[in-house]
Amino acid sequence: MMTKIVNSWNDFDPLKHVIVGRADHSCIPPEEPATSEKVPIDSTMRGMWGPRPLETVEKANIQLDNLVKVLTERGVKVDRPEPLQWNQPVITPDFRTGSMMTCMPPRDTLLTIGSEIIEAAMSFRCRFWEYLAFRPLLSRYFNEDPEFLWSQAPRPRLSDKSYKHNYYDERISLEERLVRTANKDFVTTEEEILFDAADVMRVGKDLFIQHGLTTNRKAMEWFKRKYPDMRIHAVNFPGDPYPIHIDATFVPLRPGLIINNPHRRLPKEQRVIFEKNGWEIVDAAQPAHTEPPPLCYSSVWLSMNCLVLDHKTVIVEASEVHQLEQMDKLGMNVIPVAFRDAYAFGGGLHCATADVYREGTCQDYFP
Ligand code: DAV
Repeated sequence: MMTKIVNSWNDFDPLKHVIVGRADHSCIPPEEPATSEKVPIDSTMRGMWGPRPLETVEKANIQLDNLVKVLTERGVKVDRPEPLQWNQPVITPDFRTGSMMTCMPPRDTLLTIGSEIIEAAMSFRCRFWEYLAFRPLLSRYFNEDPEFLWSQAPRPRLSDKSYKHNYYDERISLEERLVRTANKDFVTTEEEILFDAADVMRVGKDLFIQHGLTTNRKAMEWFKRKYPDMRIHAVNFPGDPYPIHIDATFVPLRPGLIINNPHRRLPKEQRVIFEKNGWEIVDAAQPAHTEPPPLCYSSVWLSMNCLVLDHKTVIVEASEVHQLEQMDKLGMNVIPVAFRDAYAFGGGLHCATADVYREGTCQDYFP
């Protein structure tokens, strides 16, 4: 039967259909030019790579399955990817790396804009083939939805030319990292188009794209040419020493309201477009935890990585008491869902999902 399956213009209109990741076969990838920085020198993960401990995979899958159950009970249709054996090397004419990573955070790989899903370029060598886990789903959407536009960003080569080498000197202090962020000096070069889907915040006609460790300026130029009728905004968050993905930094809850990580505030000159249009930018609540869980690449700010179901309803990680309370004060109905066991596999509730269908059309919120 031919029917409309794919439609989503933002992260807050009523969610009807979503993809939820799977942790199966996930690996800790070997170091490579784009990733070595995320492993602290004293971490037990340093120099360690290969399949993640099975009991951690099982615990993550229990929480992912529970998220599916919560969504299904609320009438949201859920699809799941088909994980590959991620412990295989990636070998191309331009590079070789010892293993792949995971397909747990679909938000990094798939970017839904209206009736289109773009397989993102990605910038990590270990994530080069990740989109293959979603191919069975996208293929089905293509067969069943006559309007579904299936596309892929130009595949990057990820040769040595795509990275600044020795960018992550181990002696670099936090202060120096912050200086680099402020100077927009990141590990990737402008050799080719590089972006992770999770660096793109979709708000109808406007795309706010974080320039950071996983997305470069050439990607912004590509988006401008691809969508001449949309407005593309480069955004930066100078307080973030590791700017990877926008969804633990700047998170819209409904039209007119965004929570912003208080350590990574949007600079004044970039706030203008929101303020001019009556949008409120509120500091997100403090995380409930002082450390991320073991073997996790992300920061404690996954506390604000929530999944909005509609303008009044949001799923927040169950132990994030301060974030739960703030959501309530902001007038949202909050559904707490335990999810910390999944964090190490690539992120929180927003990361772990990718939009297929939300009600609503492309609105101009910033005329
Ligand atoms: O704060 O570590 C995590 C974002 C994952 N998508 C952070 C960013």
